[in-house]
Amino acid sequence: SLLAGHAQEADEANYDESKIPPYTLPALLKTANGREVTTVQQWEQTRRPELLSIFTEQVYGKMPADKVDVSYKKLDDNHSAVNGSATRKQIEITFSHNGVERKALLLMYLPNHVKTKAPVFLHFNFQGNQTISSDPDIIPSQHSDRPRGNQASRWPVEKIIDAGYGLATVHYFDFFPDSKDRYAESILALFGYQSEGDIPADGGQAIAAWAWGYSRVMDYLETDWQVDASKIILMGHSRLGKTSLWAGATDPRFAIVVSNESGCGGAALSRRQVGETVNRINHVFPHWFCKNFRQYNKKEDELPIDQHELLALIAPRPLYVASAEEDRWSDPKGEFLSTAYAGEVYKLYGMKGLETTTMPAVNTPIMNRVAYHNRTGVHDVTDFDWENYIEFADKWLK
Ligand code: GTR
Repeated sequence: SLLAGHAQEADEANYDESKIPPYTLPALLKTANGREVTTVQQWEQTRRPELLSIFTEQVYGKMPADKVDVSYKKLDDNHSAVNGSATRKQIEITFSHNGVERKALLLMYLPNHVKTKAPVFLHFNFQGNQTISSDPDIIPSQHSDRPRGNQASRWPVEKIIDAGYGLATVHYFDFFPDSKDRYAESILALFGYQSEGDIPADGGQAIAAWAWGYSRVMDYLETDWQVDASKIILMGHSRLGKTSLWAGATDPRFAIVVSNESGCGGAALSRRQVGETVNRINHVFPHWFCKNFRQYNKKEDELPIDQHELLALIAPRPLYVASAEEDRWSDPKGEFLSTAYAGEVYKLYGMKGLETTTMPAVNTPIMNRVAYHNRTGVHDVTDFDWENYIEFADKWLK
């Protein structure tokens, strides 16, 4: 299946710390012309834009800037969902441009006990809206015939509602069906792209399309009277963790960014080459990153950036990166180190990063302005993960 990361573990993947080739990370706080960055102003005016454009052109790709027509249609607004504790809303979002139309179906649960606008976790789903809960009134997503409630273990809806948060989700296929043969069905078709061949070398592909989707859902959330759009916690798991980091970097409206086991091309340092590598990911998923990223296949040393610099683009907003001990394919240590190094930028703002380069014991979160945990278990989203994200959101938003 698409989600069976382990099945793709190449025989040659390295997990041995002693076999990591020696590497030097690009300096986060030095500009392209060699000037040290010592102030927030230098970071915001020079270094941050420099890094953002390298990630755009070399890693994730640009999205066309065209303004797309958008309309919202409320298909459902029910105040007695989740045993009366939540309001369920389903909104059909229609995008049209150049005579092409694409639709995304947004599912939301909002806490009835929160009388003001609610903070909301925005988290796309892998298998269709109907799979996040056994609620029989969820409208199935267009690209999925998976059974209701199939993924419910990853979506503790009651826990989220009880904690005073809303939940917003869309099946990620609505923006790009996750396959190298399905460009024509994706939102990239709005811009005239029908296949890989149409995309420029620095053009965005699936990850950029999903990140664009996260921003378009944010546009909607800004219009919803029950939502506090200044308190949106953007969360993604795995390939969608890569996406949440990229969306958080490109769209400053997201208040908090959470990366759950995002691995290669997400939170993990590429130069360590532990588990999944740049070469491997670009071969198995040629439709994810921009084509320019392929230049670095087996040449991680030539990357002008590394992933600690992506994490730093979230600053000064709260950032949570999480790993799982048995998810070695995502390189927990590489995720931890990049998170620790990103702290340099938080420090410029007078805020606390992880404040250590020693990995914490399993199931022991570090929770400053930057947070990290490595829980026991496999590649997944669990209650432990959610409980900590809720605690982190409480810490910074309440
Ligand atoms: C794997 C892939 C990872 C990660 C994962 C997932 O196949 O190698 O980069 O994205 O899928 O999304 O579950």
